[in-house]
Amino acid sequence: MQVQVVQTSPFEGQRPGTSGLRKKVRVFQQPRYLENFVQSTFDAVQPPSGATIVVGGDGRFFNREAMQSIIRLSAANGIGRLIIGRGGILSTPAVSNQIRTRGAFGGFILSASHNPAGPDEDFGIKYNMANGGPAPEPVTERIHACTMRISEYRTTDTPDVELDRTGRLSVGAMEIEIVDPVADYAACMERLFDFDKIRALFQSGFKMRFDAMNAVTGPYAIEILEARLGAAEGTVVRGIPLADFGGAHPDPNLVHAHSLVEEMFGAGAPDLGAASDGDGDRNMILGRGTYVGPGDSLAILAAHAALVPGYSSGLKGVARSMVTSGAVDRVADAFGIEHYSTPTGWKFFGNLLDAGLISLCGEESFGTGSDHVREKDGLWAVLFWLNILAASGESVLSIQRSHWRRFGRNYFTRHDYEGLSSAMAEQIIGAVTKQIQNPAPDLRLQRAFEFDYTDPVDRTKSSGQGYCFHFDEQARVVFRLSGTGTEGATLRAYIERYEPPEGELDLDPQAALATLIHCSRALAGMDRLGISLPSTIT
Ligand code: VG1
Ligand code: CO
Repeated sequence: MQVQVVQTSPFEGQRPGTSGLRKKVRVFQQPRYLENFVQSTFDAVQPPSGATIVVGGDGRFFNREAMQSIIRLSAANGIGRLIIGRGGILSTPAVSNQIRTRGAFGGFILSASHNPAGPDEDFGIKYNMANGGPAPEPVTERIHACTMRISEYRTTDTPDVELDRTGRLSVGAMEIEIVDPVADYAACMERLFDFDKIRALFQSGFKMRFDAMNAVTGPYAIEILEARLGAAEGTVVRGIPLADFGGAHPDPNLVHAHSLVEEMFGAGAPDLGAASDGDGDRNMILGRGTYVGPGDSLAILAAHAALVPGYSSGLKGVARSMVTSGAVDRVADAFGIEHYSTPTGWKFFGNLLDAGLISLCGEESFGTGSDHVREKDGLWAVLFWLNILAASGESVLSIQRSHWRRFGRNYFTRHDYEGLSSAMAEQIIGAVTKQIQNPAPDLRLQRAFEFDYTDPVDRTKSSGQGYCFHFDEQARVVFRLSGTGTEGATLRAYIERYEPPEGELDLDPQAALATLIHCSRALAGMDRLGISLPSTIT
């Protein structure tokens, strides 16, 4: 069955380079809107007849409707087999794992990640490739181009498929396999980490709290932490995925996971605290009375990789997004391995991982991952920490402190100015660009430039990936506009300063960075534009 499409591209208002669509649910509910994206994706990636495609989502509002529509379009587009998580559920890293282990041609992930869910909130869809990773820019540009010239889509006239029971069924000639969303992922984790050691740690009385934020990681964390590793029942809180995430904002950071933060800094705090986001690819790590910033977390995982079975033979190299603190670079230098710095977004790590250039990578936005899949992986990072704690017998705080004493500390903070009008965002970018072209002498800048990236593997160029201001080798401010918001513009200011091992290592980052924070506002002309304090500080 063919249906005429007469509408503008669903990408309208979004940068063509972004990995997928992220919009308000009401936008997705428009007739033919989602279908336009799905058909355009098939047109752009041309799955061979009989191909296998994985489909999973974080369970948010509109997940099931979108799933049914993808099933119909897949059947009409000659897909041979769909692998779907039971209830339409698969975390983002679990989709990546399914694509890889089942040799699928690609997959759809239904999620708007850490953005809130519900009828008035956000929905999203993105396409991942056969390596399990987000489509790279040339492919997303092709998808975008197809959405502009599409005139019809192919679908079937079949009833909804029952998603809540594992098993096999079919729609026309297409087979559907409804799989347990957790089993294969948990098996992957068992291969990487020393489950016996972690089990012994929990048996010795070690306590942890995992906040799944009413989102997709709940079933994964309950099965792996409580059922397989023996953590006390109730270790996982907010463990049932809800269609509106219980009204919460499932972004694991100091602001949105505040109840976890309070518990970890309060009396009788457990030994380890962790949280994950809507689709399970982010993580936040806390110890008793301490918080581990994502840049430090990546560096600490790299420094202790020898303790973890899946990584004990050594790291090939490491990567971070450019805006992430340089803490991991220092570990790489000490180990004599390569370190890379990429534009923001996981897709840039894919080529490095595929080419075997790196084993670990991460972003300051609470994303950490490795070559086991091609997405960041929240629970994986938590298990990595558990493995380190179990193998070393140390606390989170002592690991963090000795890391700083050995490598020094990269003080880091991100200041987000959310909900700006596009006119305001333009003015800020105008001010910042002017400073790059003609820096004010009183700021004593060493170097000001826009970050351009050439992929070391396929030489693809990505320009304009951030406005960088280096005050000296050890201090910098970087600005970029968010590409994932659905309301107004968000400016992110990334502020960092290195303190050597013999310096002051225990300061509060906001205090340690006060001068640079001031400079960041001056560079962007914030006071002149009447922009008050940032809306989120992490
Ligand atoms: C944000 C983060 C970025 C991350 C992206 C997707 O993008 O800053 O590091 O890769 O979200 O993460 P932006 O353009 O808003 O800064 V997820 O967990 O939403 O897939
Ligand atoms: Co996410």
